[in-house]
This record gives sequence, structure tokens and C-alpha cells, in this order.
Amino acid sequence: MSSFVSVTRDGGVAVVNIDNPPVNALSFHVREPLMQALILLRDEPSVAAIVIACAGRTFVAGADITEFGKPVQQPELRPIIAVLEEIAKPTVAAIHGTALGGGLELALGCHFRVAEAGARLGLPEVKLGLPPGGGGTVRLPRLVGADKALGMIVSGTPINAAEALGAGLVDAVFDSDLTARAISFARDMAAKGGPFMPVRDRNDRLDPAGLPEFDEQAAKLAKKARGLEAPIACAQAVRNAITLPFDEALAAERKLFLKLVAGDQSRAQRHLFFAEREAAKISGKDLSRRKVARVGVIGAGTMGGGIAMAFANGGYPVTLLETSSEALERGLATIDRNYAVSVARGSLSEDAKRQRLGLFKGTTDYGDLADCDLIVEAVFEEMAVKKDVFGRLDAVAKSGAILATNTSYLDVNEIAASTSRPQDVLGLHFFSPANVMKLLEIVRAERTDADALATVVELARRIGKVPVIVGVCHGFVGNRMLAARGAESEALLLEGATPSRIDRAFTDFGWPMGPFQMGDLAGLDIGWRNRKARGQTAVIADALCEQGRFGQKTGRGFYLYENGSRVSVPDPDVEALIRAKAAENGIAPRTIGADELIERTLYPLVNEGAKILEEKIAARASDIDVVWVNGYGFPVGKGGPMFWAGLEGVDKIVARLDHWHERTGRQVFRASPLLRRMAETGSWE
Ligand code: 3H9
Repeated sequence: MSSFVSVTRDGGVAVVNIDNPPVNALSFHVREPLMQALILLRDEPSVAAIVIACAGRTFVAGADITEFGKPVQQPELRPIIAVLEEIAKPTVAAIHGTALGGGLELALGCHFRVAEAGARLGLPEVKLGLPPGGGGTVRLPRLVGADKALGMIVSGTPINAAEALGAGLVDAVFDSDLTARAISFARDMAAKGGPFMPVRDRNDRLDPAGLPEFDEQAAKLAKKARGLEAPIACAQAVRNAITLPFDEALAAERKLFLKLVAGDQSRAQRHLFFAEREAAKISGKDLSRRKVARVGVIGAGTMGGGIAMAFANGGYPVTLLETSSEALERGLATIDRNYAVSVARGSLSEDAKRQRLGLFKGTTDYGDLADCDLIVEAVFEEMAVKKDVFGRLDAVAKSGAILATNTSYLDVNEIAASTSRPQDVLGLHFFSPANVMKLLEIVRAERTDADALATVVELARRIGKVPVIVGVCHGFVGNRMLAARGAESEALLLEGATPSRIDRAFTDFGWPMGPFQMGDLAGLDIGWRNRKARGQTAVIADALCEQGRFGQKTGRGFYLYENGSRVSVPDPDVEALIRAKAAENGIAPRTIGADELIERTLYPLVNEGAKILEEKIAARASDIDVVWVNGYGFPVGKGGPMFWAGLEGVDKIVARLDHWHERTGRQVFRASPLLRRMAETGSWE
């Protein structure tokens, strides 16, 4: 019928096959023939049952996101599902890969769902800033109950086939031959005879008596939403499924979907979806990949241990090297403990823990790294130490092995030049805790081979990281911009702000925490040591460190943390210290509004991003957004600093930077030429 939708027959069972690579998204060119096929099959007497299956690597993974924000071309998904639900003969969705979003909604339009054992099913629209818009919030609760549906829809996290079977979302799970098994399932159902009840008419799992608990659960989830509209809309839509008749709930869901799809938050989150995928692309010819079967990690401290865990979690055998057997034992014991915590939390099974630990091989001998295809060093952040390590690696690593440094600031070109194989050297800047944080800055040095780069990008995605390629400069993209964001912090304190006022402005903006809370969490001594090494000072932070106030780990920093609590409590002593230092410097305190707090910290952040683009340290503005959302907690609903600059108005940002530059003369406010150009042209090019 069409190259995207075809129908084959197996006796009385018709199989509708969707083939729209790479993920079988429900684009217009799929919806139109799909609708026609279903209408034909509905009315054709020789057809006793219908199976919907997909070609390629997955069942339908959702609506076509590229169509959002454009006029809807009919038929949209809901009328297609309505036709499905009119069909009196049994309809079966045969799910392999992922049934996500509109894909799961299509499957929910069928009488039955069967899945391959490895399949995953979910409604991830919330991650795009949306509630489902094809009836998912109204049908899913009818199969799995409102509480389960609420959890799935508000988190957006898919469930596996076994869980789906247990929850009542699928009717059978098969290990292999999915389409053939689905056909025979459909034939059996047809033989049993109807009537077959569409999901829309199943009301037995919707219990209005459970509403108070539902509302309690929804309120907890809403608290975590941090200004995002979609989780709230999702919860509202699922609630409607309990309280309203089906058609009204369906109409209400659509209304919410249309409102949010036109809003800035969803635009921002869709931007991030494509930005993450763009960031993983390396321009140029078709690049070959190097084979990576074993990974070496040097250093079993917090960073090295976390990096080793990240690879083991992705299924890679890891050789972990330390200088002494005591340090190695300590590192391995910490890894063991970390996995034990996951087991205790229920996020990892004992079996999986054993399997992962079985992937580690500890050593104190560099010679044992000879069979590694990728070696990552996470040793002390000092050039001489790094060069020493790379010299040793140069002597033992096999030819073609990729040699990576986890440096946060140092010059990767210089490190590469200290080896006889600079083409194999690059940076892999993990963020702490490395087994948890998604961002991975991949540092391309001057002489790094493109195939080495392509290899680690692919590897990073395979272990669940979000890779972004960056160039060499002090702090790369993330930490360099972080320094620009923090440049005014001390000045703002001295002029009259308090740590809690500034942090509050940040959390109101949507950050998970403000800069002072973050400093206390990371440890103020790190910055203090760095400043000393570089001959720099920070009046307040230095004074706190001199008093032994290093943050959470000492129970005191910019805030108080009593009895091991992680809640930051404002400390009058710190505020007194700030006022005293201000007086010493002849600064009279004044009230500083939230707008000023934001523009003096976040406009320099955007400005530094523009400088980074100008210098080609980042290839695209969207790469910078990916770094900041995944590594530093920039609110997803604002799309990252460069996307947000567009929402805020780049001309306004330039004008305010000019204002502050004129007032203070500080470098951080000197607007970059690219930012000025952007204000005029609307493009980061
Ligand atoms: C929805 O369904 C709304 C409905 O409720 C209402 C409708 C009325 N559309 O991720 P990958 C592209 S909202 C368009 O690298 P993987 C992607 O950009 C949707 N394009 O593969 C990439 O392109 P390129 C709900 C899409 O194997 C290529 O496909 N569904 C879509 O690592 C490969 O993608 C979702 O949110 C799409 N829906 O992961 C699911 N999906 O090669 C979104 C992918 O040019 N998708 N592309 O860079 C995913 O989560 C992952 O793609 C998936 C595969 C897990 C499926």
C-alpha cells in the first residue's frame, strides 16, 4: 500500500507492518496509509484478526517529534486509534524494541499487546515537556491502575516486558519469533470469539475510592517538578481518567497537550532531545571505529573508582590500577560498598552486583594494562604527574589503544605531546560521581585522530553517558563557564546579598541548588587550593576555609549542616563575616533584587558560552546547552544557557552586560562580538 505501511496475510490474520526507519515514528506519511489499512481491514470479511508489527529495530517509538510546533496534518493519532477501537475482530500489537509515547498509545488502541522479552514500554512525553497526547493518560490507567500509570507517566521511564506483563499492560511475552507468535495469538483469540472489549471500555481498575492516596502521591510528584509544567499536567490528566467519563478525559488530555506543545518549556526540552543527538555527531567522512573490549583505569580514588564503575555498568571488563596494594584494596572496597548501597536501595540485584564486581581486575603493575584498548587516567591534577603516567602508558599500551586523561583543566595538547602517539590521546572529562553523572566532555586535542574520537563517542553512549566533544582550553566548556558564572558571587555578597538569597534566586529559576549550596556540597577547600596555586583570592570563601569551614563534609561552610544533615541552614556568623569584610572594603550594603542576582551571574555565563563558540571550543551552541543541562543542573525547561538566552532576549543581555561593564569595568561583563552579532542576526553562526 505504501513503502511505510504494508499488509501481509497469514490465513485469516492480516499483519499491518510499519516500516519508517530508524525508530518507526508516526510521521504523517505513516499515519495516512495506516489509517487507510485499518479501515480496509476493519471492513474486510476474510480478515479474522489483525496484528500490528514493525520492521527494523523497534516498534513505534512515538509521534514524530519533528512535526511538533507545526500545523497538524490529518489524520492525527487519535482518529487512527478510534478506528482501531471500532474493529470487532481481535487486534494485537506485536511489540519489539521500544513502544514509546504514541507507539504505546497505538498499542493501547489494540485489544491485546504481546511483546518480545527484551521490549520496553513507556510514555516518555514528560521528558519532552509534554503530557501524552494520544490517549495514553486515559487508557494506560485502565490497564495498570491509576497509581502505576501515574508513576510511569510522570517519570517517563519505560518498564520492561516482564514488568508490563505483571502489571497487565501486555498479555503475553515471547522469547523469539515475535510476529509468528503474535499471529498465532491473534488466531487463537479469533477462534475463541468475541466480543473483544477495547481498553477504553475497561473500567474495573479505576477506583475513585483511591483518589485521596492518588492525590497524595501526585502532590509529592508535583513538589519535585521544580517549575516544570509537564509533570503536573501528566498527573492532572491521569486524575481525569479516574474522575471523568472517557471522552471528556481524552479531550482534556488533548487540551493539555496542545497547550504545552506550544509553550517554551516543551520547545526547550525538544531542543535538548535533538541537541543531545547532534552533539554525538562528528562531521566528516565515514569514520571507522576502533575495537574496545577491555578498559584500563588508573587511580582508584573517588574519580577513578566512579569511572571504572561506569564502564563495568556498561558491561566492560576493567583493569583498575593503583600505586600500592593498600590503595587498590581501599578503592575496590569502596566500589563494593557503592554497589551494596544500590542493592539495598533495590536498584540493583545481588546477581547483577556479583556480575559487575566480576568485571574488575585490580593491579599495581602498569604491564597489566597492555591488553586494554582504552586507558583512562584519573590521577592527581598536576601536569608533571599526568606526564609521568602518560610516559609509562606510552611504554606499555598496545598499538592503537586510546589513551585518555580525566583532567578537568590541564592542557591535553601538552599531555599528548609528551607521548610518541599524540593521535591516540584525548580527554575524557567525567563528572563526579562518575558512575552517576551523565555528562562526558570528550576533549579533542590538536592531533587526536577522528576515529579515536568517534570510538569514544559511541562507547560513551553505550555506557549511558551523554557525550559532547569540546576543544582544549582551561576548564573546557563546563568549568570555564562555571568560573564566569561564579565571578560575581563574592561581589554580590559584599554588596549586600546573602548566600541564601542568591541560592534562592537560583532555585526559583529552576536550578536544583544555588552556587553556595553547590560549593558546600563539592567542598570549598578544592577551590581554595586552586586559588592558592594560581595566586588568586576570594575574600569570603578564603576566610571560611581558613576557619576550617569546607562545606558539608565539615558540617559548616557557607551554611550550617547540623548532625550530618544535608539541609543548608543559614548561619548568622557567616552573614556577620560578610558584613565585616564589606565594611573593611568600604562597601555599604544594599538590597539586591533577584533580577540583578540572575543577570550578574547568568549573563556572564551566556557571554562566556559565546566566547567559547567564537574560539570553536564547542562546535555548536546546542552542545553547550547539553553540557550545562547534563553536568551542572541548568533547568531543562529552559533548554540550557544558549537556548535560554534566546528566550531572555540576547539584545537585552548585551545591553545589561554593557551596563555592568561600564559600572564595574570587569572583564566578565565585556560582551563578546559573537553575542552582539547574535543580538542582531538571531544566529550563533
Ligand atoms: C509522542 O509520542 C506524543 C504522543 O503522545 C502524542 C502524539 C499525538 N521523532 O535516540 P536515537 C531520531 S512524543 C523523530 O539516536 P537510539 C533521533 O533524532 C514522542 N525522530 O536512537 C535520531 O535521529 P538522527 C515520544 C526521532 O537507538 C534517530 O531517530 N517518544 C524520534 O539510541 C535515532 O535516535 C519518545 O520520546 C521521534 N519520536 O534510541 C521517544 N525518536 O539519527 C524518543 C528518535 O538524525 N526516542 N528519533 O540523530 C528515543 O527515546 C530513542 O530514540 C529510542 C532509540 C529509545 C527510541
